Amino acid sequence: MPRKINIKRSVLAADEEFASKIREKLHKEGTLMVNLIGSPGAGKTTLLETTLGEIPFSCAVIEGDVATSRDAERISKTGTPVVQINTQGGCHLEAHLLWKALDEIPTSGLDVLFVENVGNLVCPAEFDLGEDYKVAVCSVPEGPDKPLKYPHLFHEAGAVVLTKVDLIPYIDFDGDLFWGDVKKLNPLASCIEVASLTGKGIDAWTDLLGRWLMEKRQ
Ligand SMILES: Nc1nc2c(ncn2[C@@H]2O[C@H](COP(=O)(O)OP(=O)(O)OP(=O)(O)O)[C@@H](O)[C@H]2O)c(=O)[nH]1
Ligand SMILES: [Mg+2]
Ligand SMILES: [Zn+2]
Repeated sequence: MPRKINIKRSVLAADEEFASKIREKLHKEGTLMVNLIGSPGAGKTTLLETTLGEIPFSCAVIEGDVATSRDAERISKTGTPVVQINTQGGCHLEAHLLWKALDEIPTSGLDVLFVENVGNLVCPAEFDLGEDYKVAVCSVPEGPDKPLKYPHLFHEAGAVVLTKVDLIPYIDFDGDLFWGDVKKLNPLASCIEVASLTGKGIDAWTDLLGRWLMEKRQ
């Protein structure tokens, strides 16, 4: 009978150590870390672009993508420090990749570190990156049934941001169904609707980030 070696467990355990190191470092520095998770095209980078133009805090961004620096180039145009991680095929970020990227971003004195995870509604929710909050980013064109079909992310999220609400007049989107299912999975999550391209709802989002930052520093 061949011996079975459980590699997955030890790799995950090693990554949990990196997540703890990140959490400890950012706790000392008083930096809030927010991990944005959602499908490809949900509007994560656009939400960040608009947020960075409005938010009264010092921010930095770590971008996660399978390939290209396109999102980092977009963020860079806002004047915000940004580092791109390419996972070379990997469908989620892991804490050891973040730990390495943090070498290139001075977090001392930084208020908010945003992480944009690889576009994927499934496995990024499984990985602890040392963040304070995971945020589920879901867009109107994806349809209102996503929370119950992909429950883990919505269950884990500190906030759910519904993007592209400017498209509601053109798309059959049942907002009551969407938010009702979010509440079933996670009654405590903050629920925010935005249209990043028009700026609608961005103040509610930046207010929430301000509250999270204040709570962290208390
Ligand atoms: N109408 C409308 N379109 C939006 C809004 N936000 C983003 N978009 C569009 O949606 C498309 C995808 O947006 P991105 O911000 O690149 O999406 P993403 O989640 O970062 O995508 P990945 O990084 O590939 O996972 C772009 O064409 C955006 O212009 C919005 O509020 N309203
Ligand atoms: Mg993006
Ligand atoms: Zn994955």
